[in-house]
Amino acid sequence: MGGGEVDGSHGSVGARGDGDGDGFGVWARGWWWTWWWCFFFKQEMELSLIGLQNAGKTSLVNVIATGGYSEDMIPTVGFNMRKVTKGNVTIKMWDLGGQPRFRSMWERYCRAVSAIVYVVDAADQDNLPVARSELHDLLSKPSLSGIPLLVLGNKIDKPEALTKQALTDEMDLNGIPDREVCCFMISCKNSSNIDTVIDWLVKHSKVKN
Ligand SMILES: Nc1nc2c(ncn2[C@@H]2O[C@H](COP(=O)(O)OP(=O)(O)OP(=O)(O)O)[C@@H](O)[C@H]2O)c(=O)[nH]1
Ligand SMILES: [Mg+2]
Repeated sequence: MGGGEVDGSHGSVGARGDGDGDGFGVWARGWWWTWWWCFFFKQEMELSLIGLQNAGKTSLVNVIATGGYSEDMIPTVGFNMRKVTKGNVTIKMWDLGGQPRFRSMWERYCRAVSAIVYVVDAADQDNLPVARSELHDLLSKPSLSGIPLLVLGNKIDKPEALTKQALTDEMDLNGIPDREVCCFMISCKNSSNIDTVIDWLVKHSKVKN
């Protein structure tokens, strides 16, 4: 017991006796903890953005990545991949083409993701039945069971855009079983609710290992 006390006081005297060493030690420990925290608690997520052509998927990627918005968009041919870092979280986004000829590849790009983000043009009511059937067809694939779904009703800056309740009903979101389903109404044009989307994504990221 006595030995233990002696050892303890030695350590203590040594640390207090060397002023510069103490400062360096605190700095080094702080640096080490920061490095350890960033290394071990680095989060990442991979998601797929899908939805009919003209829904605003590429616009959403641009708003999340740079805050930039343009009316003058080129339809996505195939897919694009974009990585964005928000704080400690790196988000890898697969932005898929929404034209009919690209829809058969949606499932392949949704298999390994942390979340599926389905973008709907909430102001294009004529195309909602197709948007709904494409979504439900996709979710019926066994390979995608259980993957959380975020539905985004985009273009709420337009007066004819549906309300969240109407979109939920039209898309039959309450009829989707066995997975987390969330819906937000957004406008890429006005950056409305984009922070809410990013918060949701960050919460669904995983610790990198
Ligand atoms: N008013 C309005 N227009 C938007 C909004 N978001 C996107 N758009 C417009 O919608 C059009 C299509 O946008 P994109 O981002 O290319 O759509 P997409 O879903 O990527 O289309 P595909 O790549 O063909 O699947 C563009 O003219 C955008 O400027 C929005 O919030 N409000
Ligand atoms: Mg696109």
